[in-house]
Amino acid sequence: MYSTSSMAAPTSVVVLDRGNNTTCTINLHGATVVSWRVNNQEQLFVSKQAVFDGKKPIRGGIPFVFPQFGPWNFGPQHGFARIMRWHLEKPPERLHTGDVEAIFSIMDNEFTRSVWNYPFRLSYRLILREKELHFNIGVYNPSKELTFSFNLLLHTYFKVPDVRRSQVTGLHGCTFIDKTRDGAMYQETRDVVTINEWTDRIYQNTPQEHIITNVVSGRKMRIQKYNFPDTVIWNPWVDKAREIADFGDDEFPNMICVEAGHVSTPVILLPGTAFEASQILQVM
Ligand code: TA6
Repeated sequence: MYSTSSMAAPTSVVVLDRGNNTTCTINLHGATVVSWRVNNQEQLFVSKQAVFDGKKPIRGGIPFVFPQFGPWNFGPQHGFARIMRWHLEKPPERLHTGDVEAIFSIMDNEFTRSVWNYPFRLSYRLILREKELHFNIGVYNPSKELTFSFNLLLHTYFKVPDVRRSQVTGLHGCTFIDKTRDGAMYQETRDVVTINEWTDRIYQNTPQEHIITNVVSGRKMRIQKYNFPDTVIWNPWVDKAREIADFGDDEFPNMICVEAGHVSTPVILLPGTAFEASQILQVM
């Protein structure tokens, strides 16, 4: 049902096994989902150049972005959660439905407080279903007097045979920040978004559902998100791919990042309160 094995020290991984070659592998470094296989078909992209040294973020899978999305004056880009070693709060357990569930968590420590001086608790529950992967996130502010604000995003790298043949629905009419055009704002006029160049866009107040066509085996991927008002679309394309050391020059056609997040505006968490968000990925 699950195992923990050690790859290159000091990271270790947790495998959820639902049977029928349906598995989910989580690296405790960043609680990064590094594999999701449905009937033995890998759904996620991980770069062949990815580094598993327990220091660098893992290039691919589903890095966990918290408490900052993007560049950060106080700490690492995309925050510290994706480079922390997470705790396996609840080892994988088979539910009565046959699904497999595990819970991962982090809380503030000396390192996090040195860059972001707030107490926090973060829990990350994954449920592996037959053709779905569910993500439930809770961020808790245990302070009695401090309010803090944060971004939260699942930086999902989907594996595709050829990104030029994939489409993303559910963005028509949305405003977006275009990081390839100096962060200027535009409105999406296309019914479906396609990728034919360097793409790095933060779509705002997007619908709860997106469909990506032509993922693995020509199937579709449905993304449902709750309390994640934004959707980031990213593909580095040729030039940026060359600039990224842990990304192969020839890998950009085989991935598309469609990232559910709360990034345009921060979440503001009052003392003693919690924030919850969730995502469901479904192979159609
Ligand atoms: O989510 C898109 C993005 O913000 C891009 O701007 C690009 O920087 C990407 O994340 C990867 O960032 P990373 O820090 O993992 O290299």
